[in-house]
Amino acid sequence: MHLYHNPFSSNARRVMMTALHLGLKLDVTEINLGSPDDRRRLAEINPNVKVPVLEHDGMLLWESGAIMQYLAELAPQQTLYPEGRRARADVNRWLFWACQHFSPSVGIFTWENVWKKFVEGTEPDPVELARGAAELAQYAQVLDQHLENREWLCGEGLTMADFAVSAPLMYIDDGLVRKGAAAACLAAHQPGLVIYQVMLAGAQSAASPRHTMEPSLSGHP
Ligand SMILES: N[C@@H](CCC(=O)N[C@@H](CS)C(=O)NCC(=O)O)C(=O)O
Repeated sequence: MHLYHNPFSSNARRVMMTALHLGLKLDVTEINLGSPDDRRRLAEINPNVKVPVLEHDGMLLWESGAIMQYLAELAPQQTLYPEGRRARADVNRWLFWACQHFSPSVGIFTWENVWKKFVEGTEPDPVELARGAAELAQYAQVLDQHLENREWLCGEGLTMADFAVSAPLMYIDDGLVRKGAAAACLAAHQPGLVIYQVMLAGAQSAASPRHTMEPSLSGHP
């Protein structure tokens, strides 16, 4: 089973966290998103030209949420993707929410504060940061309210929903907490202490440990 990934990709990260937790062995190929050759190869396995992509038994699967669900199906006795229509609907709800709303709002800060200077050599745009602050405030509040009296996003234990939502916080030091608007936004809304803890646990255990940003980085998010 093979995963095409980039260690700086939060979408790949949530897949790796899932595989690690499930005890599934993944062979990994790092895609340098800044290399035209790697991008050409990536386009051959994913028409969106994005990581992650899973290759298993002749099947190519892209979209991190779909890959996480597929991995869970391969692991007997797993609890990350609980059985039952309602329980799965609840996990699916947060998976879609993570990909559709929460990750993109965090991604504005990651791009502006972390990636932009490496990819474009330019400084963060205050207008974009303000847009990010408004979006993140909206979604962080949803998370906060939901987690007010709960330890985990779904049910009574860790599910893949917690990995999906926490993965984009991998840059919390670099892109979010230390930098102005996002720091204020996060401080005001505290988007889930538990999510933060999951993120930290993931950072310690994920197959691709959290990297510090260096000029030598090999791709963009
Ligand atoms: N919806 C996709 C998003 C994948 C995605 O945006 N991947 C980023 C890395 S985090 C990427 O490969 N970007 C390369 C590019 O857009 O050029 C998923 O959940 O897998």
